[in-house]
Amino acid sequence: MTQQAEMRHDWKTDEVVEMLESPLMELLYKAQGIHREHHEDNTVQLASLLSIKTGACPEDCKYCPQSAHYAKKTGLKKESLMDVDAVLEKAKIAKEAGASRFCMGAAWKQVREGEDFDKVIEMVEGVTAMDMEACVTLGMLNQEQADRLAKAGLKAYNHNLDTSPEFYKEIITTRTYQDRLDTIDCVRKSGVTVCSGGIIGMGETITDRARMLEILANMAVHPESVPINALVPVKGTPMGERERVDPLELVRMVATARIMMPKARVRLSAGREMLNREAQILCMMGGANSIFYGEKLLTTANNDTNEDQEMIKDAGLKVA
Ligand code: SAM
Ligand code: DTB
Ligand code: SF4
Repeated sequence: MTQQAEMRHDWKTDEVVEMLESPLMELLYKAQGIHREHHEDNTVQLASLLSIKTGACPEDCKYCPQSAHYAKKTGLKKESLMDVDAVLEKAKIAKEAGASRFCMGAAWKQVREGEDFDKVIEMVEGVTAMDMEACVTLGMLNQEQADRLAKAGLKAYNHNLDTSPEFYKEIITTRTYQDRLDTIDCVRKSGVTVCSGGIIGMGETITDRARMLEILANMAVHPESVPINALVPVKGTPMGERERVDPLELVRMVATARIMMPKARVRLSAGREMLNREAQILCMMGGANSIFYGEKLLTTANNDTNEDQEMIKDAGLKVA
């Protein structure tokens, strides 16, 4: 049977748990086999991130430094939406540094029609005109808004499930899991590609991790990109004192995502700065083929770009 025939949408929690817990070498071997079959180009995509609107978010996501609920303790300065020209200037710099995707994040609960959304549309058009893939993450949206973004040339919309539906309630109370699924549905219907993944290291169980992957992989169409974040504990957030997750847990999560969603770009996302290059390369062996590239994620530090370029070269990978 070819791997192609193994493209599945009927994963059961138990088998995913079993896979996450399987002997590491077996897991890596299987993931690498599937990876090679579907991604023989041996590339890694460099996605640059920019926070176009920082802080003062009304949601209460316990991991997030941008939530207004923890602003007094995090001391994060809130900023209004950046000007279109300033964003495009940053996109140009990212392109010159080697990024092929430019992701813009806004600390919004949801998209609202008006001047700010008009500006985001202009940003998407501008980035697309620069021959880069434009991606945005703006919170919830409806079908008309997704369609408008699609028309502007948007390549991908990032909206994470973050964790399992069961653990979700411990993390976020201001929007439901179903809200997230509905937003993803609108994105899918608009023709924009779906970027959806989650975070490990928030105190979830292996079953929670499995459930998240199960729901992503059982969607009628797999997300085209799957960001796997390791919690970056930010002081002042309810998760600020959590211990960093074991890098090997990240390797396991990436490898399992790769096996379940063979064609997706699995992105080694937040938390990469705590990994040495060997751990990052293990993630790539397990099927990670995209990273966030640039000095900053949204509000926290990211890896040094020269070191990233060197790591990619030493691993014999090509930039997509
Ligand atoms: N406000 C929008 C939303 O939540 O839909 C978009 C921006 S939000 C910062 C995007 C994603 O970043 C979250 O869904 C979460 O997975 C990730 N994230 C935020 N803070 C994080 C942290 N401290 N560590 C790891 N991942 C984080
Ligand atoms: C995603 O899954 N991770 C990125 C992106 N999508 C928008 C965000 C990571 C944020 C990490 C914390 C910060 O820098 O504020
Ligand atoms: Fe707001 Fe997004 Fe942060 Fe949640 S993750 S508080 S929605 S910016």
